Amino acid sequence: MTAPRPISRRRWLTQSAGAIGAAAWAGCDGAGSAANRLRVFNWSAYIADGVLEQFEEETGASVVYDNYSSDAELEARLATGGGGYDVVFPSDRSLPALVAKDRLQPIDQARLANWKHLDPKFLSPPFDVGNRFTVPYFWGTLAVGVRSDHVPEEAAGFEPLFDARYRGRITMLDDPENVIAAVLLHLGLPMNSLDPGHLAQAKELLARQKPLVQAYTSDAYKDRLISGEAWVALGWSGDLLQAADESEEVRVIVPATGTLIWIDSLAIPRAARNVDLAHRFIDFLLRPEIAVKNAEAVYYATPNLTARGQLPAEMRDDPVIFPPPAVLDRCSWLASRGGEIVKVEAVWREVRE
Ligand code: N2P
Repeated sequence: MTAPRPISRRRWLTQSAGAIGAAAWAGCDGAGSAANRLRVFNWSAYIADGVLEQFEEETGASVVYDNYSSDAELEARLATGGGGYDVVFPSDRSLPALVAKDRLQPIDQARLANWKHLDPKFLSPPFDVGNRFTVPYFWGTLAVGVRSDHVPEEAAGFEPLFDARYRGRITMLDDPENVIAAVLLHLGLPMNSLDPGHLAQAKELLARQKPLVQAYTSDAYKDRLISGEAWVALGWSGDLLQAADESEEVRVIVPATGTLIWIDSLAIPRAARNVDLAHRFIDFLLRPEIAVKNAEAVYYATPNLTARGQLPAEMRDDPVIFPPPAVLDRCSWLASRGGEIVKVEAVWREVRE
């Protein structure tokens, strides 16, 4: 399914989401007293400009803000207690292990007055029954961005990623589980398969694709699509839509065969230094007005029901942001494959070497 860029898509941002925020907030470490400092570790391009400033103004806190672009990066940071972050944004696939390893601490729902705005559909997920450790933030899909000035209209799935006509113009996420899921889906195989035959086929295709790939990146693909340096990118729905907002040439494909669906949550690390402020920040992000601002900036789907009702109609009805049930029915979540995940990682290592 392809969503043409809505004509009325507003330019909410003066720059790409998060760009100003990240620059303005980097290097603020040391500002304010420790009691008043909040350390946030978030995916890149995942919060609206001005939101951190507003939180600071309202609370008198100072925010230290850093970005990451893969679950692996967050997991590594939490494993070493590094950063002393107070709020992080793990995805569904990384949560079972983070909870099992005691990397997170319980969230006190009684301190979240805005909890009531969350859509019950997204509460008590299998990876955190009862929401002891997580609060849903945004969800989205694994999708393909193409430059329509180079890629014909017919493309409807993952196939442009493997098309030799786009040699040197293709970017892939730097993320073994997402990439191998996409490859398996493209091959018509179950995306969570650990079957050695399936993984061998995936490896073979990735090895054949490698000479076509410009870069394996989980954050630069947006800018490369906008500039035209890349023509085809495997990415996440919202980042691709941010690119489409900047360039009329960018088209976003949610593969009609079905794709990977994911949800990221707010969580408080076990080693957090300011649990009180972390709760205040999470509650602030749940405030409908703030959730709307973020949703309008990042183009991901908000699990905040009140906020969703306040989104501009063209966003609420955008089938890339909120895929219709017929498409969602064909989508799958990454399975938590425990120690078996080394089989997927081995494929990735051999391809990338
Ligand atoms: C934000 C990407 C988050 C999606 N740039 C991956 N969980």
